[in-house]
Order: sequence, then structure tokens, then C-alpha cells
Amino acid sequence: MSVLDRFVRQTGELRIVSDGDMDGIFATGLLLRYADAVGVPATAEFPPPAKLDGLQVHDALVIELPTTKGVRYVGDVLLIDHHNNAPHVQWLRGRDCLMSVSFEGVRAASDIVVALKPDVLPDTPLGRALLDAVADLDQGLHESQLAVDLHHAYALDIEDAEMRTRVAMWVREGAWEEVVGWVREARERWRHVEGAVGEMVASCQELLPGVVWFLYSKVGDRRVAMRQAMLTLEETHPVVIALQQEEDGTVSKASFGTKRSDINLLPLFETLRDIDGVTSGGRERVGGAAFPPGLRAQDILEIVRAAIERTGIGIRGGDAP
Ligand SMILES: [Mn+2]
Repeated sequence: MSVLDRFVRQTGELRIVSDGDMDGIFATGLLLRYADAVGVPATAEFPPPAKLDGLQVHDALVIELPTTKGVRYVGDVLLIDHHNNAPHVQWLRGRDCLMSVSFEGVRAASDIVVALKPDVLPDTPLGRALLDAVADLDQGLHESQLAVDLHHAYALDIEDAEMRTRVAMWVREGAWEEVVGWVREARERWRHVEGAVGEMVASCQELLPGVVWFLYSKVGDRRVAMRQAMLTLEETHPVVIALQQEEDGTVSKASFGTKRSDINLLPLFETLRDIDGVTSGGRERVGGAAFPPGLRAQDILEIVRAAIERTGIGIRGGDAP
């Protein structure tokens, strides 16, 4: 009897709490297949990264959410993890590790599930190809067309809270055609995104030495394109600002990003927060601000320029990122 069987026998149900990446989604779907096969009630959730710190997880099977991510375990937890080159399943209770199983030669959490329960392995070449592509992606390999398309499908829908559950359910049911349909559709969507990224990059203008900005609309997949355009521009400019333009031409939001370790954006967010009606926050190298309605891009840029000049964010100009 595997550690998984023992755990489920004790808990009488399978509550899955998983990391929301493609590997976590597939591992969850495969575990749901297992639960269905053995006739155990099962649930699955993918807590968003922002909610992980302090999140209590009790009596659950946890995929790739170790306590180092801020999650707190209560009761019995079965952890499936494979980072630091040490694929393993651990049965944890408080500070005790009741059981630990290591796996050689597996590349992803979904591979561990298959190693534990070979019966959940997809019964079609399409399903197995998808599982391979997921493991490739998890290793940072974008070699097959399927892995690339899968990566894009995920990136396009990353803000869609229901995407993870939807894909996990397809895996649960062995509906591989549905997964591939979603992935193929993403290929077309991604072509448009690439076009939009090129336009955004080409349209960027300088606000201050080392600080560039561009406008985007939130229509369709433009937010995904905006993030790609920011990453591209951050390669050659210390600070990049993307302004979200509404249909009426006004601007409501700004995103800020830098790749430079000598730049800290936090004082800028603090200064912006002090302005009436403005909310702002983030981390040292990425963040955003929301402005009161009715402002034009030029109004926002003046506000941001003044805030940067007042706080200084460490731009010394010129240096490569
Ligand atoms: Mn993984």
C-alpha cells in the first residue's frame, strides 16, 4: 500500500491544496482521477500566491506549497514536492515527519503522482504527450511546440481564477482533447499578443532619464501583452511604466517595473500613496498605482515625474540591468 493510500485511508477524503502552476494543476487532476477510482470524495483548491503567507492548511494533500512559502500546516499533511533536486512525498504531523518517500528520476509533481499511482497515467498518446510537456515546462524547457503552446495558454489565462479548476477537471476526466483545444486556441491568441507587444515597445517614450512609459488598453489579451512589453523594455531601460487607458481615453492605472537590483520602487509607491485618491503598492522591483477617475495620461505622468524627482529611486542612468 502506498503512502497515498494510507493517508487517504486515514483521512477518508482527499483535500488537495496545490500550487497554481501547470504542474500543480496536472498533479491535482491526476490525484482527482485517483480519488474517483478508489471512490473517495475529493476537493481541490489553488490559493493565489498573495494569500499564501499565513494560510492555514489542515489535513490535506499539499502540492508544492512547502512551509517556506508561508503556509502553516495543521493536523496531518501529505506534501508532494520536487524542488532542490529532491522529489519526495512526506507525511507530516506537527513537527514530526511520519513517513518520507523519495523518487529518483522524476521531473515534476505530476510525475510523482504517476510514480505513486501508475493507474492514473493517461491512457492515450495525447494525454501522455501533455504530461511530458508539463514536465518539460516545469524544468524550464520549451522545446516541443506543445510545451510552448501550453506555456502561452497558461500565461494568457493566468488571471482567470477558474482556469486552474477547469484544466484540473479536464485532467480528472481524461478529457485530453479539451486541454489540447484550449492550447491550440492559445496559439492564435498569442500571435495577436506578439503583435501588440511589438507596438507597445515601439511606442515607448522617455519620462525622465532612465524612465520610459507606454500606453495600453485592457481589451482582450492586452494586459498579457503589457506584461511582456514591460519585461522587454526592462532589458534596456532602468524603469518602465505602463499606463492603462480606458475606452474614454482617461488613464486609471499605472504599472511599474525594473530589473535592476540597485533600484528600489517602494519609496515611490509610498510617495504616490500620500496623494489624495491614489492607491499604490508593490515590492522593490514591481508594483502599481491606481488613480482617481478622469485623469489623462499627461496628468498621471506629471504626478509620477514629481514623485520620482521627490523620492529618488536609485536610477543613476546608463548602467545595464
Ligand atoms: Mn513542479
